[in-house]
Parts: sequence; C-alpha cells; structure tokens
Amino acid sequence: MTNLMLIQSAISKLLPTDYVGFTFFVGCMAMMAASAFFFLSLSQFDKKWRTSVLVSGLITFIAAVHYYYMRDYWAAFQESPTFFRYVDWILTVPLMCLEFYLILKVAGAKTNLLWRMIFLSVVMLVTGYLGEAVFPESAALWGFISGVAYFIIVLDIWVGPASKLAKSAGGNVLAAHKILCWFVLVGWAIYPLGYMLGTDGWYTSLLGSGSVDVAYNIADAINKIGFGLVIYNLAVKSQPN
Ligand SMILES: *C/C=C(C)/C=C/C=C(C)/C=C/C1=C(C)CCCC1(C)C
Repeated sequence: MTNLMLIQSAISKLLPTDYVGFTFFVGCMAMMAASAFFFLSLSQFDKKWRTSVLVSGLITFIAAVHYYYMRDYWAAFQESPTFFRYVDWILTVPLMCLEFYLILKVAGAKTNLLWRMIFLSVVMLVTGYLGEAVFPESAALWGFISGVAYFIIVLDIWVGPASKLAKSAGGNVLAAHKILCWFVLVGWAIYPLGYMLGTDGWYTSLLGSGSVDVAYNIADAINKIGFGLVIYNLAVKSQPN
C-alpha cells in the first residue's frame, strides 16, 4: 500500500454536502471541549459541588468518545450509528438522573428517588432501542411505551417528590432545578421527534434518512453541554466567598 492509500483507508471522505456528517464532527469537538472545560474547572470548587461538576464532565466525556466512533461510522457507511447511540445514552442518561439527585441531596433526597429515575430512564431507552433497531415494524408500540416512561420522569421532576425537595432547598438549588426541568421537558422532547423522523414510512420520505441523526446530535449538544453548564453555574453561585 502506498502512503496515500493508507491515509484513505483510515479517513473516509466526507462530501461537502454531508450535513449529517458535519453535525457529527461538530458534536464530537463540542463534547471534547466541554469535557476539558468541566474537568479543568474542578479545582475551583469545594467538595460539596465538585462531584456534580465532575459528573457533568463525565457525561460530555462519555459522549465525546461515542461521537468519535459515531462520526467515523457515519463517514464509512452513511448509516445511523444506532448501536453506539444507545450505548452512549444508557450511560449518560442515568448520570443525568444522578445530577438531579446530587443537587437535591442538600434537601435530604433519598437514594430511592435516584433509583426510580434511573429505572424509568432505562425502560425509556431499552424500549426505544427495541423500536428503533430490533423490531422496527412495531416502532409505534415501542415508541409509545418509551414515551410513557419519559412522561413519568417529566411528572416526577416537575410536580413529584423531586420538585418538593427542590422547593424545600430553595435559593440557587430551586432555580437550577427549574432550568433542568425545562431541559427535560423541551430538550429531551427532541428525541422522540427524531425517533419519528427515523422511522421508515413516517417522515423519511419528507426529509430523507439521516435527519434522525441531525435531530439527535442537536439534542445531545443542548442537553449534555447545556445541562452541564447549569450545574456548573449552580456550583459557581454556591461558592462561599
Ligand atoms: C444525552 C442523551 C439524552 C439526554 C438522551 C435522551 C433520550 C430520550 C429522552 C429518548 C426518548 C425516546 C422517547 C421518549 C420515545 C422514542 C424513543 C426514544 C428513546 C428516542
């Protein structure tokens, strides 16, 4: 093999019109940059907040690694990297549940709140995977079950026990909890929309395949980096100075 051929086999060509590929590349870089930002900021926080900011960094770091693979996968096959996508989510979404728990601990949150959220998010993601990758012919049914789990998570944090804890914590914690609730209600709602865009015979004829990845990539950037910045901001505001 000549050197040129070696390079070609390691890097796939992306067409200048490959907008989906573009969002994979930008997403990858954004996750890397956000991770560096969260990790390098750690020493400025006292122990109470350090764990929360560390988890923000872990979320974007895990995503950065998966985006690195998804980017290549897309470039090589021009196909949705559904498997890597869901591996990423099954790791990062429970960590986002952990963030809710960590900030509500000051108000006495118990671990059963954490386990309940993790359980619901795992149900949401496993059924979503079944509908997207294993039984695409019954995508509507699996999508519906996944949607129910998502809806219960939304209720839990908006009006359930988590919201009561946030109210009793008050101040900065309450304000941050409110913003995170909006992320889950609006930012997370992009995912079921993406799922519908990716389901054959629904909207694929309208926007073409790959639009599901654009939706997921935009949603990930908003939800992982934005969510992390809310936690970072809470930690900054709560510093004793
Ligand atoms: C960082 C990744 C995040 C925050 C991923 C969140 C994913 C969801 C909220 C996915 C939800 C889905 C439904 C509510 C129904 C259709 C299937 C899913 C899995 C796309």
